[in-house]
Amino acid sequence: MDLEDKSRREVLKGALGTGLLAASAATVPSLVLPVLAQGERLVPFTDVPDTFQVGPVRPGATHYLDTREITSYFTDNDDFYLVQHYGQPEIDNDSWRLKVTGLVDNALEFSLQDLMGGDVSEQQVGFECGGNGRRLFQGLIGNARWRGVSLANILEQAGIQAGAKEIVFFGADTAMEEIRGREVEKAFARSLSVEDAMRPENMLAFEMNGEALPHYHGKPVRLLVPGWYGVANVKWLTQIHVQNTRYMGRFMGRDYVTLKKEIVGGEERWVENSVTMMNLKSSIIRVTEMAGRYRIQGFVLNDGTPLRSIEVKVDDGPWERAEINPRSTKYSWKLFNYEWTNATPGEHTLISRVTDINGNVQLTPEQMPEKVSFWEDFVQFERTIRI
Ligand SMILES: Nc1nc2c(c(=O)[nH]1)N[C@H]1C(S)=C(S)[C@@H](COP(=O)(O)O)O[C@H]1N2
Ligand SMILES: [Mo]
Repeated sequence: MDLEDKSRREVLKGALGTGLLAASAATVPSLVLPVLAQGERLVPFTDVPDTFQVGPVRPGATHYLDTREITSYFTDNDDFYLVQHYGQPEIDNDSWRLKVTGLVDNALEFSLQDLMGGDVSEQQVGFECGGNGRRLFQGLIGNARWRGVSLANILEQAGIQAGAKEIVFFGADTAMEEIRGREVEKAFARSLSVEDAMRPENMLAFEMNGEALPHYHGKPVRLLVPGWYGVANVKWLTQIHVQNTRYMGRFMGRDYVTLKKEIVGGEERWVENSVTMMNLKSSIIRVTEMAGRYRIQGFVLNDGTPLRSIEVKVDDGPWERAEINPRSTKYSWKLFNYEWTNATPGEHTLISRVTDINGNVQLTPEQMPEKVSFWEDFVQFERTIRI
């Protein structure tokens, strides 16, 4: 089953639960309503159907945020989105080992203690699923503080041999996959070129927001590739394998593969690409009102290239500068805020666009390449509200 099917089922299930939530809302509002300052209210988006509900985390299920409720810079571990394709394997910390194998001078094996005794560092990294988009109102996103050790350092200890081409990261989670009519057992895995793997920011993380990496997020250790879509961040990591061929497993070669029309040396062609670095993207997710003052908020995610500006446009008005949360770091998400001073009663369309320091502007729907797949939905995302 692919992510889209799963998510659609989630949405349906959520819709069925609506009555129950509404009934309890009267008595326990704090459980249902987002965190708001006193006197502040959420202005409803008219593009979000009343049936859209976000359920609690359930074992094995996809989980997404209600982006209208994002108020904190770091996402709680309990609410950080969840995507896993082969279930959530139980791993015992004491018997867990990470092997480094293949074209290396020294095959290595680490226990959790070994890794934690290394040179530990911390960084803020936000990411989204490559399948995130408008159908979940961008809910497959999160931002956290991670601690772990450098991947490059471990690969240097192992000593990558000449001729090595790719490094494959295997998770402990496996499933039977039918490939060409044959049932074969496959582990979740993703690969990086040697060059990409050696980027100094790549991390083997064992801590998330000050806590041991939670079971659902890949306990005890996951890979983090800052600036890349979530799929690169292999959870429940058990093996790192260096090889001299391209790794062509499902999540590199078949799923998380975008098919789009491109000009290739003057010829128009349909081209596949594996989902890698995050595209330049912003989205409005939340509008609040307090004492007649309106505030439009949203997020930006990209590959870590510094930003020049984020702008918001109301109806047919001019693009106006929004303010980026000054806490933002290179690979964190960037939350933005726009004070909408002259809001008038009625229906409005709101849109945001982000520009990086190289002058790249988030694409409009007209500028998006023709695509066959929902992967990499980074287009300017129009929202509608009623005041
Ligand atoms: N082992 C393993 N790692 C995985 C996956 C998986 O199915 N198995 N899913 C990937 C995908 S598609 C995403 S978007 C992120 C989600 O990470 P999170 O659940 O911690 O948010 O994990 C990635 N790592
Ligand atoms: Mo994903």
